[in-house]
Amino acid sequence: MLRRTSDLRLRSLIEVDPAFRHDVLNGLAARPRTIPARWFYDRAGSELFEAITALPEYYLTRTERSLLSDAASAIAALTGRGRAVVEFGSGSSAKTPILLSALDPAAYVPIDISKDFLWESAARLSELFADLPIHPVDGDFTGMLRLPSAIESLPRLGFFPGSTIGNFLVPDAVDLLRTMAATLGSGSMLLIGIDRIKDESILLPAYDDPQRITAAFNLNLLHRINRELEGSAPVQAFRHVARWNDSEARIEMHLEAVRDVRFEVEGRRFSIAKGETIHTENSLKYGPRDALVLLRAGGWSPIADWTDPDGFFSLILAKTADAAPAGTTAG
Ligand code: SAH
Ligand code: AVI
Repeated sequence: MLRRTSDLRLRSLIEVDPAFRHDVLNGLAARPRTIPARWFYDRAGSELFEAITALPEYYLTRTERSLLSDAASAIAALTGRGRAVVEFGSGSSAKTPILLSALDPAAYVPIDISKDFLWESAARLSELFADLPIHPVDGDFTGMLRLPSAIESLPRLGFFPGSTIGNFLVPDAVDLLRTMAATLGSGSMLLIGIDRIKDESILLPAYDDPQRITAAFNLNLLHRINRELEGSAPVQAFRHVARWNDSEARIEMHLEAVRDVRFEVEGRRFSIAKGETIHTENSLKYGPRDALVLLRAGGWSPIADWTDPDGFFSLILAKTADAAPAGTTAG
């Protein structure tokens, strides 16, 4: 019989996502060292992200929530009732009740890779909307996901809030939007939240708050590597860095070594020199027209959009750009 410690180790080995292992080992060996932002979201990471959304400096969540409340009935008029709402990267689904109350949907499908968090959020939501069929999908939305058969015959509204699209470089964002269009199917609509370019004095504190919650969120990636991949990374030897990259219109988050460090991950050795960084996140910001061009490139035709008076954040409603009618020529 296995002893308890080896039992636990075995269980954690079984549960490790092979894609996480691959991205960490390759990302730490690459130059520049980069680990995709999706790996922030284990349970601790999802909880830390929730704490970020409540920070006064993190204007994104409250601005989007207020846009959603103001636009909810206009959105309902444009989408009609009775759609299946499919949310990509649903997290806590905290803003979703605003949409669901206005839309009177036929079903709700939250999709997230943070499995436990997804199921708990879905359970909370089902208490609020007792008659609404909820079908959580635990998976990676960058791939072609199979939507639950229960919504097969329903018209769909994709919901992609939070400016999570900003965590993808432009070519990847275009691919993702195209994948969403294919997943949702022709005749679908998409409501997407996109953060706007603004002054660095507002952007930087949103990603480097004085309470150091964003720092904890970034550093949790190292804790996750240590927990799940038998890592020995000295977390205290790294510091959170947020930078505005003006030419790429993005906030970058990095983990910077404050001294020379050596550590192992699943038996592979890594040396990182003082001052070197691991690039952990991009958060792209868009101008008003760029956002519309992005959606068009991704196979969506924008039909309405809402922006707050400060021009901080936009909500855009789009429909699938279906093939042109027969007999028309491109030109
Ligand atoms: N929609 C929420 C949460 C945004 S945080 C909001 O607006 O506040 C981003 C969410 O997307 C997290 O819950 C994370 O787990 C999820 N996520 C990130 N990459 C993902 C991927 N590739 N597939 C599925 N979910 C992903
Ligand atoms: C989920 N995503 C849109 C957040 C963002 O703003 O890029 C993640 C985040 N990173 C740091 N703070 C919040």
